[in-house]
Amino acid sequence: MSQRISLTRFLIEEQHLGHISADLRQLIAIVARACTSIAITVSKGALGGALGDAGTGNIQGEVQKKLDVLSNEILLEANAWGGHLAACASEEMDHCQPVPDIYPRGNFLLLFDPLDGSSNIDVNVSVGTIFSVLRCPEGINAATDEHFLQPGRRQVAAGYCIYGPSTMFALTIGHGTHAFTLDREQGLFVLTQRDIRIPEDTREFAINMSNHRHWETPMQQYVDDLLAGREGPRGQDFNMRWIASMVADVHRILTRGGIFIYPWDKKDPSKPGKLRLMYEANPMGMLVEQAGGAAYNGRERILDIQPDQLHQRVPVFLGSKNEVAAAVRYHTQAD
Ligand code: AHM
Ligand code: MG
Repeated sequence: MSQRISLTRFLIEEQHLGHISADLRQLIAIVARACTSIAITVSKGALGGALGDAGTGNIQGEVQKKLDVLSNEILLEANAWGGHLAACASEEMDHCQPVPDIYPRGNFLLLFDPLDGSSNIDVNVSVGTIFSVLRCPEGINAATDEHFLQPGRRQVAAGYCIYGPSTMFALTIGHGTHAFTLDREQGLFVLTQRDIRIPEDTREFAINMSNHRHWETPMQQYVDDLLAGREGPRGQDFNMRWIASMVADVHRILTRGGIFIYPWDKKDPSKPGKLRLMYEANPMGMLVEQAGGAAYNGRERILDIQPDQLHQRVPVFLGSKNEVAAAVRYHTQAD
C-alpha cells in the first residue's frame, strides 16, 4: 500500500462517510490502544513476570492465567473513563461491570474475551483479544447482564487483535472487514488489508480431531468425508490446521480461506459447545460474514441466535461460505 493510512485516519474517514458516529469511533480507538498495551505485555513473555496461572478461576470453571487477568484489567481501565460506554462484560467476569459512577456513561455496551487461546501463552503461540460492541437499550442508565442479551446481528462493531509475529487488529463496523498492522516504533495501527474477501471454497479445515469420538453422527460423517480425500465422496484432498487459538485460526481463514469448527460434543452434554456466543462466536461471525464468509452453529446462522445468558456457549462453524454450507447440509439432512 503506497500511502499509509492509520487506524485513526481510517475511522475518521468512516465517520465522514456516515458509517460510524464520533462516539463509536472513539470507543474503537480506545479498545485498539488497550490492545497495544496488551501486545506489549504479552511480548515480554517470561521477562515481564506474567506467565503462568493466576491461581484463580473464572465463572466457567477455567483456570485463569496471569495474562488473562492482566488483559482484563487493561481493557476495563482503558474503557472506564471515555464516556462512550454504559458497561463492559468479559469472559473473565461473572457479571457485567457498569462504568463507575465517577465517570460519565455513554450508549454502548462492550464485550470482550481479553486473551483468547490463553492455553497457548506459556508456549509462545499466537493469542488474541476479541471484542464486540452493542448499543445499550434506550433509557437504561445502569446496565445489567440482561441488557447485553441481544442477537449478534445487532453488533455495531466487532474485531480482534492478534498477538503473533506481528500484532494485527481486525475490525468491522458493518462495512467490510479490514485489518491493521501495529507499527511498534510509531505506536499506531496501519491499514494493511482493506475489504478482506474470504474465498468461497476451500480445501483446509480446522478442528480438534481428538474429540472425534464425542461428536454427533453428522459431524463425524462430515469430517470422515473430508479425510477420505480424493477417493471419498468429496472427490478432493483436504489439509488440516488447528492452532487451538481461535483468533489465530480465524485470522488464517480471513487471510486464505478455510473452515473452522468447534462442534457440540458429548464430553459434557450440558454444554452446547466450548466457545462462547457473545464475545467469541458473535464478533468472529460478524467479521467473517462481512468478509463474504458464513458463520453457523451447525444448523442456524450464529448472528440470529437470541442469547439467554451472558456466558452461553455455542457450536461454531465458520469460514468459506460453500464449505460452511456443506457442513451444515450434513446436519440438516440428518435432522
Ligand atoms: P479460552 O477462551 O479459554 O482461551 O478458550 C477458547 C479457545 C479457542 O481459542 C480455541 O479455538 C479453543 O479454545 C481450543 O480448544 P481445545 O483446547 O479444546 O482445542
Ligand atoms: Mg476465549
